[in-house]
Amino acid sequence: MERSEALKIVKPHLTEHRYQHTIGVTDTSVMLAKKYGADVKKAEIAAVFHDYAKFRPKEEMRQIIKDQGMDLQLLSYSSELLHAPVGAYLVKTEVGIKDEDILRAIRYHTTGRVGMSLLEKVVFLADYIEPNRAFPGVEEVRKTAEQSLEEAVLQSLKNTVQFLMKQNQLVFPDTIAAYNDILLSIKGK
Ligand code: DGI
Ligand code: FE
Ligand code: FE
Repeated sequence: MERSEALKIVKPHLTEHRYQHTIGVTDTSVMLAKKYGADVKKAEIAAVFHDYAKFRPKEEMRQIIKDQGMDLQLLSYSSELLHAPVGAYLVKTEVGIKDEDILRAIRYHTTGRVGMSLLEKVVFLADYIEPNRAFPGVEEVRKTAEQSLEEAVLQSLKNTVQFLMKQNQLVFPDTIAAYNDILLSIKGK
């Protein structure tokens, strides 16, 4: 699928702000994919659709999680997590994208997971550092991303975990596991 066709499909599902974010994630994903040797076309399509389900009603997302036999643990954590796995499902069923690499990049773009693929890391990091983002510490992660994909993903996971803990929020186990997994793989080098 071409980028312009993909953007046309996703646009009505997003606010203008979220659409601009999506374009930022897409440009950044393409840049990172080229730099680190991921599949550029897959990175582009995964990025365009990564927040496809962001504005679905929470109740609809909860129902899909239950009906599709997804991890029910998701229902006990922040509702912010639901749009990623539900997005992967809807992009498959509504848009017709069947490529499992792309679907996994969408499914894990919020939490991360153990054993993230190159493509998953690219989309995860692009979502964090795209030019419209203004988190504290994002500039440092952008700098790191010029040197090392792994170190940059690690830094963004660390920032998110610290942010959630400061807010007394739950941290989903996959996020902690992803942090440990990438730290271990960096140390092992
Ligand atoms: O959809 P976006 O806003 O572009 O970004 P995202 O899909 O990375 O969602 C991030 C939000 O999810 C952010 O506000 C933090 C929140 N969140 C809540 N619980 C968790 C979490 N993020 C992670 N990684 N892990 C959590 O347990
Ligand atoms: Fe998201
Ligand atoms: Fe996003």
